[in-house]
Amino acid sequence: MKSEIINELVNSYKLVEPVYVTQPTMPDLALYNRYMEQIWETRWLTNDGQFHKQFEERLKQYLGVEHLNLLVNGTIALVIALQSLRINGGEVITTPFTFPATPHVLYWNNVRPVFCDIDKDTLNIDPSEIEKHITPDTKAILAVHVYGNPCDVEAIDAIAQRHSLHVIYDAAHAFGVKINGRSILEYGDISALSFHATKLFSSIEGGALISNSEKQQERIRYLRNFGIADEETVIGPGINGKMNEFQASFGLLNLDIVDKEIEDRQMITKMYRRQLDNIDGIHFLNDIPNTKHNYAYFPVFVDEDAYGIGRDELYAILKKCNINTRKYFYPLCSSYSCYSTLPSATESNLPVAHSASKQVLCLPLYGRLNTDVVENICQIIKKLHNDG
Ligand code: T4K
Repeated sequence: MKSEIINELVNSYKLVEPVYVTQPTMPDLALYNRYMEQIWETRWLTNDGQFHKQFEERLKQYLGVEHLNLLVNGTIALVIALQSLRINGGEVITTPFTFPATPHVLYWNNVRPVFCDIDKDTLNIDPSEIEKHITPDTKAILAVHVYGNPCDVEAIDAIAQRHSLHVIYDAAHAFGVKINGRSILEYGDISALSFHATKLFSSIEGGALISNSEKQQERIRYLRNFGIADEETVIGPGINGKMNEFQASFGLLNLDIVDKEIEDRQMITKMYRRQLDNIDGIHFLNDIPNTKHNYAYFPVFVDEDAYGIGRDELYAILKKCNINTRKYFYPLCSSYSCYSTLPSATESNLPVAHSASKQVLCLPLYGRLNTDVVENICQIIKKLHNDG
């Protein structure tokens, strides 16, 4: 695109203050301070404290799940999920269209990731591609509900049953998502949540595992605390995966405002969809029937031929306007040097993932995002198409 057109656009639409892809949701400081006072009084900072206990119970109720363990972050949650299912070798089939944590936890558990292509409509692992990757070494399927959009859980569970495989869901993006009134976290053997600062629901850093039995929940409890059963008994090689009281109290307070956050994000999502509808070469995901969405991200997909400029140019122009978008998830995990030599990492094995990864751009989305800013972003995207 001609530099004069870009300069003119930047002059007209540049924001005074930078806007980022997200901003943490934070509880009222006065309320948080009250919790801090209690922590100072009791001097109980971590290791199963009172806020930790309350947070675990409240989360179970909110999410509508029975077996939940809090963890220090979403990555350690996934590491422990694999350990709790005794998956520490062989192969696990997963998606390349995700955050690095997903394949890295496999590597840390001595498991070889096998990358499977994704579905073009949901961007989640494509069930029709899974079976061709199953070998005698396959232990599990590690699927991701990308952007909070549910995987085809019925199809994945059917494949897992046919081949006696475990199913782990990386549900880092899927806080509060339901299908047909049932929590998405109840599918598979285990689901892992992330409560990182950049997530829809946050406890600064944090995470949780949702499992499907009392026994599994108990095992995770030991694993997150070095395998300690009592002062003189260590029943296995656990790790330190414990959430502290500062995180737990932050999470507890955020739980009171998460519904409002989802509502605000839904409103902004609707605004984006309305404004960006019918622009040649700009596509986005729509709501799925019978699904309670959480509006965690707003990815758009830029088709360079139809739109006139490519995703990278749009990213750069928005950045000049002080609008910081993110290419979640580019590059694909299969392209990282640590995984690119795997047989499953070839572009020919992952055509849909490669295409999505080259086109995707996540636009700013968080409850406090000013609607004038959303309007501004949409105007830029429209003008770039019309003037290009
Ligand atoms: N599985 C999946 C599918 C995941 O997406 C993730 C994490 C995990 C597993 C692992 O869960 P955790 O172990 O993290 O609990 C961010 C997050 O750090 C990461 O948690 C998240 N996925 C990923 C999708 O996004 P970055 O590298 O993009 O973060 P960063 O620091 O660039 O933050 C993005 C923007 O957010 C910044 O430009 C500004 C804003 N920001 C960020 C922070 C940390 C703030 O305004 N305030 C803040 O405190 O990974």
